[in-house]
Amino acid sequence: MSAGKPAARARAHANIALVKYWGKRDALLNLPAVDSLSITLDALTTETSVAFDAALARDIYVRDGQARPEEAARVTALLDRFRALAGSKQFARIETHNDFPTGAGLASSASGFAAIALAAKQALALPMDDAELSTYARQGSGSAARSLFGGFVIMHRGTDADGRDSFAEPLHDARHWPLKVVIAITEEGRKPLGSTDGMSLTAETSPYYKEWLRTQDADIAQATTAVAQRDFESLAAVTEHSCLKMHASAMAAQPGIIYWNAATVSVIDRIRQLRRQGVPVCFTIDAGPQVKAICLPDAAARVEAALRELPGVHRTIVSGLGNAAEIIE
Ligand code: 2P0
Repeated sequence: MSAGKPAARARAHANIALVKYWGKRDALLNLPAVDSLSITLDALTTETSVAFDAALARDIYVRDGQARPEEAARVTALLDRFRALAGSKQFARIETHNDFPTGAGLASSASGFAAIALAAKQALALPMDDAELSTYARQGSGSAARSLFGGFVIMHRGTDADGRDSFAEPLHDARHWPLKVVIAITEEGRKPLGSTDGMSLTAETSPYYKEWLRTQDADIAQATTAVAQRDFESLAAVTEHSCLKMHASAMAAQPGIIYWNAATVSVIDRIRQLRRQGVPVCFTIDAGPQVKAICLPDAAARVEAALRELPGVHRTIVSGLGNAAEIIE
């Protein structure tokens, strides 16, 4: 890296929340309205380079080999915060690659903004610890704060108006409890309504939103204990409860938001059937139609075989828990 062209490259993994983030307490600073608890996935990876260059007249955002000016504004807004800190006026070329479908409910914005934040911090040599860096990643995408860390991660909503206490931190690393996740892909296209819009519609119009907020802390407490004690039954119960509560509050918005398709429901049904047969597996679903089956390591092959054969399941991805985001060049 030359002094004139600060650049860095980072790798980050997607994450899925066991206790969901849905809703904001401040849209401008992107402050979540609730705490959330996630696991980082080693099989879904984003690699991103950020190269600042005095010759550029604007940020250039290239994803999977194609310039995406329509996606650049959100990236520029985040980089502007790093430029302000570093006293730099240089625009950047951002090249990013996802090894999984983008915008389909597989948390591409989480790994994407985590990688951009880490690469930008490194390129500009900003002194910042990981918790503080997560407050910047959060401003790109709320769930991105969690993707900076590996294993089991908690995101605090915080209460400060400036968002300084709205950060993520690791609870346990991936070795603490090496869960597996079988992702059933039921649709490859982009989802019709992004999370940001889905959350604001839910907050504004759903009669269930207040109850969603009110009951979140109990779910966080149960999940934190279940993870610490490696209690799969308790974790399964709270994970499915949080997922269904999030979707129920979104479905009750006006107009109702339905992220699921027919196969999503079949996969839920199959996972519950497996659990009744004694297989340690539960489901969660994000803002899209894919189902993530979380299971103990020994059950992964059986779960994968059962889900792959369901009509409407295009393919499956099996993931272990991933490590923290890292600089790769
Ligand atoms: C989560 N999701 O906890 C929840 C569950 C989707 C469903 O965080 O508006 O892309 O950029 O902060 O982080 C996805 O929302 O939303 C998300 P913004 P983000 O994983």
